[in-house]
Amino acid sequence: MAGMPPTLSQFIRARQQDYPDAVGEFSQVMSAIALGGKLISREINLAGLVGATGYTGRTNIQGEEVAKLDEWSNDLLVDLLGETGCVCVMGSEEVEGPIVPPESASNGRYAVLFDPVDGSSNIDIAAPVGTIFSIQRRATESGVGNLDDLLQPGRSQAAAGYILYGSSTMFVYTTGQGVHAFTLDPTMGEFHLTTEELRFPEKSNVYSTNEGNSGTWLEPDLKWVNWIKQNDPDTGRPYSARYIGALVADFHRILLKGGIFAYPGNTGRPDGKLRLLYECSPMAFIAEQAGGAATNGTKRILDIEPTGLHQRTPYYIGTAREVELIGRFHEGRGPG
Ligand code: P6P
Repeated sequence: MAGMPPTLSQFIRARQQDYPDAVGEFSQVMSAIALGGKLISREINLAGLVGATGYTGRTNIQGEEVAKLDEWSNDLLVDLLGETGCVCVMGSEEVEGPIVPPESASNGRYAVLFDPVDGSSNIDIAAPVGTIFSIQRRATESGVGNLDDLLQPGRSQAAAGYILYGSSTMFVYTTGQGVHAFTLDPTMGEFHLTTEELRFPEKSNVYSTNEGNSGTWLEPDLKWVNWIKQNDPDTGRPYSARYIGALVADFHRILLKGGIFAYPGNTGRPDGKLRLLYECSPMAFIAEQAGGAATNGTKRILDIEPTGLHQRTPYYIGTAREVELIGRFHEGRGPG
């Protein structure tokens, strides 16, 4: 379109040298996710009018209440990805085990993991939510995929991204060649390139965490949060607190403005709350590609070898300097 920034599909085609695999299959998977995002965006924006707010009355594998839009969005993504014929197996926050596309379409080269609507409790208050996706090349040879295709470390991802349903709908992804952001024009139903090669700002003293849990945090996290709140203008303290309660929205703010997001473990849940494969790993890939970092306090998220589809991990992600700082607290070295 003359004068308009490239659409998502134009951008992917133009950069096909970035994708070592046959771009035909990869771009089909990305198109399916983008279409899912457009339809979820419309459903969220009309939720109050189409009876899509509220809950199903069921709880998911996580023991969390399932919002109507969780289920609707999950089924939509399963259908759209399954129909591509490019996906051999899927993993979803909403489903206990591997999801296999129809027999005829399950010989695809990719395994896709997703959290269909992350932070869905925000929908009823018209606050931001997001979809998170992780695309892995299949690990098994051929045919119907299985758990082996899903339980791969984050460093092997072919692509990762998210769709943020906020004041505008953004599509942000990486294939390991930088991070690129697109904005949805709902009048045309097209994502157009907004920023190519997104990078974290170098400095920022913003922290994002649910400090209501700090009564059961472990010592390193308590020492960290108390240190960043001390009054010392020479070291940019106290930090400012910002927390939306939806990982995609909290991360997107940090990607653009800098800072750190922390969801520590605690005495009750030493592995914390966030799930490795479809929340932490994809966002970690994006963070590293934007010059930032993501750890579990001491280890790079992308190097964690998964053992379970829904396994959780303590999570620290953001500007490299801030992730390194909290790492020093976890190594008992303090801020020095
Ligand atoms: P809390 C949403 O339920 C989610 O999985 C993430 O999107 C978000 O960062 C986190 O949990 C919020 O958890 O305990 O602060 O409500």
